[in-house]
Amino acid sequence: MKLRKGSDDATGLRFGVVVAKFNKFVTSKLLSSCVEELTKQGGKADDIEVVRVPGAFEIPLVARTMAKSGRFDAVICLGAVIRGDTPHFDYISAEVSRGIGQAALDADVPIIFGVLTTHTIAQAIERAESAKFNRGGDAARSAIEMATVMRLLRGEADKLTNGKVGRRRARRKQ
Ligand code: INI
Repeated sequence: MKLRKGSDDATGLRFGVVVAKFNKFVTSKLLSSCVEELTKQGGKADDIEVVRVPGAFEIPLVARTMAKSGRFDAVICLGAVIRGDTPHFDYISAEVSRGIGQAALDADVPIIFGVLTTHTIAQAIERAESAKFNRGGDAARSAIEMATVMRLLRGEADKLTNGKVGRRRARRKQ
């Protein structure tokens, strides 16, 4: 059995971060702990590009555009959707999760779901707090692991393809 896994080393990796301005008192905490974790693990501040969007609903399009640009090893989405008295929460949370999943498959680049969906403001705050659940830091770690595992798999896929092409060229020369 062969085991393939990513690492926790962000050295040389480039990250896009999409962060919602809605519920900024929560998303600013997610952003700071996410960036802190990326740099702690070896990422360079210059290799992290942050784009702000109005709310969680707008995250998928921007994440997809960034992921398709070819400039990032992973894109991290940060937002906070907090349940209110109307069904608005259900529409936004369903759309942002579906959209982020679809964007990753379309772009073929890891896109990390760091969007909180909570019943209360207190739940959102404690999940964003770096001393508590630290979901921003979690999103950063997931991005590093996914970026490194994809590099590993793609490197091996490239080697396989080059191997085949190499052998074909060698046969043609004979
Ligand atoms: N956006 C959020 O990020 N979180 C929320 O909790 C939220 N609520 O509850 O309304 C929210 N709404 C805005 C939405 O994401 C869009 O920005 C807006 O509808 C414009 O398209």
